[in-house]
Amino acid sequence: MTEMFTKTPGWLDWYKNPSTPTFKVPAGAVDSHCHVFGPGAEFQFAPERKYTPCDASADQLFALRDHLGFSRNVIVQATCHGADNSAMLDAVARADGRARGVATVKPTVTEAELAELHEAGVRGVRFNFVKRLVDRVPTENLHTIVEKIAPLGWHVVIYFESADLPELYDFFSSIPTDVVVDHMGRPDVTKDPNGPEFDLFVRFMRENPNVWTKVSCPERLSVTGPAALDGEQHAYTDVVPFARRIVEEFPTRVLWGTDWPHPNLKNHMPDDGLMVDYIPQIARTPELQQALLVDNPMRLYWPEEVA
Ligand code: 0GY
Repeated sequence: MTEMFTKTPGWLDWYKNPSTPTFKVPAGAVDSHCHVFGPGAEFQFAPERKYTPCDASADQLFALRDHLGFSRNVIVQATCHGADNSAMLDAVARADGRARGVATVKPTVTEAELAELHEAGVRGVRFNFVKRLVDRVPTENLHTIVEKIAPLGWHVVIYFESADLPELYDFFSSIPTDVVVDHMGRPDVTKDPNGPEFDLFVRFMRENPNVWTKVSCPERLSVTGPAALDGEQHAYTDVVPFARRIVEEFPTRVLWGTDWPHPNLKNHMPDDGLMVDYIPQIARTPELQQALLVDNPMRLYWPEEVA
């Protein structure tokens, strides 16, 4: 079908024919951060979106899951679809129980709508504070949403940049549900992994035992690389000390995801097979890998299957 939308100029499409990872993920591994885009001809992009991506369908996501050796996905609503969760819900519905969803909802969402989302496999909502992706939502609205989702046992996924943590620290600490931080709060990896900026993020996790984080997206945080391309087995070494610090201090509160189809990358599109080969750089033992890829996401997204 013809694409109904024109991609944002300079858009990089996801990598075709990724390599087969050298690192074998443990049985039952979960890709805990990925998206679907459209397809635009079927699921329209939101009028308020800040970018227009290429299509990235559920079938293409499931093909990648199988190729990389993963068993399940957590599909996170992408901002280009606004609060219309149809594409994400369609993907979760077609995964035969092997996907859960994280939705975007408005404060006016009703109990009945939330119950329907729960039935459909949604287990969290995402609050986005990255200015290039969304317009700011007033904190009272976010509190309203938290009050509505808490009884369902859902969590809140938060996406922000490290420079904004001081301002948002108290609000984040006030959220009573589990909280999952995208991409370690986007540290500036040119700074010291043991310096004051990243220490604040570590303190946030230490002080709030309900806070988890995804040690994902080195491809977006990295400044000096090298990129996960051309067989590179030690990609994104500048991000490694940050992720390792978190994995080793908080082994039961970390998740990992491909971030496929990697929206808004500007200088390269990684080979997802090599993204998987990045994992043993940050989770250095089989125990840490099992926790990161299987036990932690299962506890958060499929608790009914965990003894
Ligand atoms: C990510 C990161 C980005 C985009 C989104 O929902 C989104 O549009 O999350 C980004 O541009 O940094 O996690 O996919």
